[in-house]
Amino acid sequence: MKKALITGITGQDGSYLAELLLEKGYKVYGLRRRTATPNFENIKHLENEIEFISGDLRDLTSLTEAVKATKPDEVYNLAAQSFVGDSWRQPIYTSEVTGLGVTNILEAIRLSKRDARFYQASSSEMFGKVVETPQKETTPFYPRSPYGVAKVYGHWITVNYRESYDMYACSGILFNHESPRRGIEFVTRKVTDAVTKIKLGLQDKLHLGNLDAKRDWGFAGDYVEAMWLMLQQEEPDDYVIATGETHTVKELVEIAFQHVGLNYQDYVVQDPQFVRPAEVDILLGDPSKAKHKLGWESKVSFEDLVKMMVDSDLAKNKGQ
Ligand code: NAP
Ligand code: G4F
Repeated sequence: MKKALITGITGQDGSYLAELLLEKGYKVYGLRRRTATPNFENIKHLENEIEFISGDLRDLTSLTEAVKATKPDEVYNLAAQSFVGDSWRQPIYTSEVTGLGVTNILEAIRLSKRDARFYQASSSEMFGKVVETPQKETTPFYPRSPYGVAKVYGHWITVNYRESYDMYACSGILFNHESPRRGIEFVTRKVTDAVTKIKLGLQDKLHLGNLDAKRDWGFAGDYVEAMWLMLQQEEPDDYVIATGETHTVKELVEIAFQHVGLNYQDYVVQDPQFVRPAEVDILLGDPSKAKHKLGWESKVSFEDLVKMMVDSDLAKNKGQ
């Protein structure tokens, strides 16, 4: 039986990846940091199938112990301070977790189980102020936030460990991917939650920042399959994972409100507090390498993704 260690198990991607690996017959270990109250919402349904290991990405001792105890065949490093907006408010913390944390987990593997295959959750935020469109594996990075800068560090240290120690280490450059399990502060979920609360008479207005930003949004359930595929190849490599389509925040808002029979112009307020110090204006990925080499393609359309999230939040906010 193959064994996988997932960091970030309680997050959106950790929960979908754990489902996928359990379906494939893996023994799944999840690295979980201590919290005062449980934050199990995304993995409650898997609680008895995953073995949890206590640890923090900033604490090399805990990571080394986790790798020693589990002897994983595959390690998926999904843990991060992943909210771009907060990375300006907590730049040092973000660097420590999202950047240096990658070296900690790579060191734990190098010292304790060097043949474990490693996946690093890199991000399209590394392209930032994009120098070409669409963005592909060879597009130079120009990060625009402390989060983006930390991810560039995590990306290159992964490449460096592959080249220095001959480790099987891959970096997936994933574009935005969403789901009903998305954190509430990200724009998709903020919108779908608010739309349904407005529909139910529980909220009056929706305050947003830049409506013109463009993102390449896909479904998280599709994207975790690409992570797994990257670790099943003969040689480790880096891949862009994206839909190949881009949409504005305004389009997202229009579809979400329309789906419950409302006009967004009656409810959306532009609010400077949600405008970022530096913006990533457009992200549009070219997933052709992933299609050609991994046989991977995004399946859920943008419109269906938004509707799926609205339907889920409607049920949640009705208390169902
Ligand atoms: P998420 O929902 O924010 O989950 C992040 C996970 O990291 C949570 O389980 C969190 O645990 C854990 N974590 C945070 N700090 C930690 C620490 N110091 N030690 C150990 N665990 C820690 O993120 P996601 O959307 O699933 O994304 C997964 C990964 O992909 C992240 O690295 C993200 O940066 C990257 N990524 C995401 C996207 C996207 O569109 N979703 C795109 C590209 C890359 P708690 O529950 O305890 O907070
Ligand atoms: O949903 P967002 O916060 O996601 P963002 O910044 O693109 O980052 C996400 O995707 C990255 C991959 O490219 C991941 F690496 C990262 O971990 C995270 O998952 O914001 C999307 C866009 C931005 O342009 C933002 O300025 O929406 C715009 N926006 C407009 N109003 C807003 C809001 N974003 C948020 N969160 N809240 C608003 O009120």
